[in-house]
Amino acid sequence: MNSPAAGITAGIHSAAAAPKGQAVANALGIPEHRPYTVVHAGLVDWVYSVAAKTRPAAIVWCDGSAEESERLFGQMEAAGTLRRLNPAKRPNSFLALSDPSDVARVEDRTYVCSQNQADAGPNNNWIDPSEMRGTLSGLFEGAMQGRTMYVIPFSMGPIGSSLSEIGVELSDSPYVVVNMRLMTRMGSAALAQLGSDKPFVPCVHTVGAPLAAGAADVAWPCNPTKYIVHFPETREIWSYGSGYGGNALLGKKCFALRIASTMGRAQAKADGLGWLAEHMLILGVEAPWGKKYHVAAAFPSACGKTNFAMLIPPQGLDNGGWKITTIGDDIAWIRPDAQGRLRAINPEAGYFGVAPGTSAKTNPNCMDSLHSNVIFTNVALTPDGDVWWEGMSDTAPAECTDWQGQRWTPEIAKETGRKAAHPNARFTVSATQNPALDSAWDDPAGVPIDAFVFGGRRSSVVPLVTEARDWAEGVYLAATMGSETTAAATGQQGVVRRDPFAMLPFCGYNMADYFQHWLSLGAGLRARGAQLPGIYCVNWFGKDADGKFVWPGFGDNARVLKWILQRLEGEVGGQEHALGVSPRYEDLDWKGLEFSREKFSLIGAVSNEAWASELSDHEGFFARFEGRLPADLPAVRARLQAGLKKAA
Ligand code: SAT
Ligand code: MN
Repeated sequence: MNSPAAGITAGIHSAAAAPKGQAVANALGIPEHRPYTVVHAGLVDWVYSVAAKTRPAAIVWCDGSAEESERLFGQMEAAGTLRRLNPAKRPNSFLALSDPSDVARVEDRTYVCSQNQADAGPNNNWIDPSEMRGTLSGLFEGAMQGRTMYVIPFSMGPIGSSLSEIGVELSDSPYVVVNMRLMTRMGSAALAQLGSDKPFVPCVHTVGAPLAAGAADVAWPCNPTKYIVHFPETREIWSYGSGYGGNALLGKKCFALRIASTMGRAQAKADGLGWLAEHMLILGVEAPWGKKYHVAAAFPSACGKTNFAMLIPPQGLDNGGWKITTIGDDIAWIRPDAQGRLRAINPEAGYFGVAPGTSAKTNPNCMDSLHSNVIFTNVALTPDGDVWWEGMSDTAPAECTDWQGQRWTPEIAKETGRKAAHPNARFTVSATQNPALDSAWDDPAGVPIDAFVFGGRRSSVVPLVTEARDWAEGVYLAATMGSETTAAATGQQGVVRRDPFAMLPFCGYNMADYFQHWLSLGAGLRARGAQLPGIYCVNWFGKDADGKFVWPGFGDNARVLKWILQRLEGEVGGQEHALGVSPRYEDLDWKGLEFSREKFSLIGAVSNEAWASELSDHEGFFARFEGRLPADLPAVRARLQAGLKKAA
């Protein structure tokens, strides 16, 4: 495979160098460069159709090489889009500062335009597809004028894996190209997978800022009008107006979650099972008893998935006998193999992680990954040309330049509350730089999943960990997951919203049908005699009366993992309650951690009263799916309610 990081090693040779390869003459009269021969006529036709509409100044096909990436970094440096960090501190790394209006996913501007509104469901914004095509047609008209349109072929998943899918993004943002190179298997190898006629997911992206001839560009072009649009039936993605993260790197949430979730469900019609595209990290766990496990865990954006995926278990736990390795930190594609075992791949090849709060204490593996070859977005710049963000170190630098390019000092912060880094500031880095990378991260066969973990950010109500007694109860707990909102999406923060499976903003179809897909997959696998993964719900975010987090989190989450894996082996006890089974104080391994029974009682227990109101809140949430909700879910709810009454 074309290792995504391997290349960004040498310095920039020539900032203005032209791309390598042949100049191609096309009927549009637009200068075009291809570093390779393209044999897929359908792809070429589509590229030209988009170029005819958006009228870019040039078309450049990307090969994913180091030279290409260096050339683009050089161009962006010269244009002021990126700033090269001090090579002595952070070699081959760059800082981008976005427009202050373009800092996160825009969920209210994200659409799933299926033929029928009911297929998109109450969880998606919907506009009639023909009306949306009309709107987009107007917006994309001439939208790339004065800019280069990059053709970016990419593989979601290991090159050549039967679990992988190919996409091609057309984008007028060189920032998108260099990010896609780190985040996906991008370039010639991906293109080769298409042969002359294989299908691909077409992704069109423009920042929506055409440049008049001779006009000066801005550092971060974007448009106040934004549309992130999916057509699930034709598997197309059209993104207008934003250059940031999931709005613009279309392989990530748009393809690998929204479109892929519809693909996985459609497949169920063909083979009776289908597959799952999930907002999950995947980790490997080597237990001291010599067995290796794989766990997939779903948490909403900015709830610590990257930290969990790179966790270092505490030395005190079985004398350092635990080892955790990363397969993925954000997205999992999960399919049953011939034996009915669920196997997962990480469709991505890099991490687009939240910087603030990341430190040598909270995630040492991550900090190690960030030594070089990183693209930082919206973090602060120190006077010596390095980066800083809130939580990176105990003491802030005496002075730096904040994410909006303004002078920032701790005193100014105290007075004004201004942050040095935007709370959704990000790093983009290749997975290959992660010291805890699992040896099977790129295995085309994926890894077998032993347990699913679902977690949200809840200051109360949800206990540290609960084991579901069966698949349907697990699906119920995941379907009713709530989380306090974060800065990963624009909008009010800190309010509890139901975020089923952490997929609310990412499920490309009606969430009620998604619940059914999970239920049917479990039932189908059981009918085939397969062993299903265990399902667990966790909450690291419980707070005490003073509003302080009770659970230490980070490395100590390994203690919860240990309990989960021991449960799978039938080797540890727990207390059954109305919702499932949770550990008693004595069921967790506390070696090396001082954590009192009293503290544990604050986060370990289920309050029957709180859960009675939680369950009636679920009813209100389910009401949104009137008519389509699988009957199993209200049935489980009635069972849990009855259990609560009995316990009271
Ligand atoms: O902006 S992204 O969608 O890529 C990150 C996230 O919200 O998890
Ligand atoms: Mn995410």
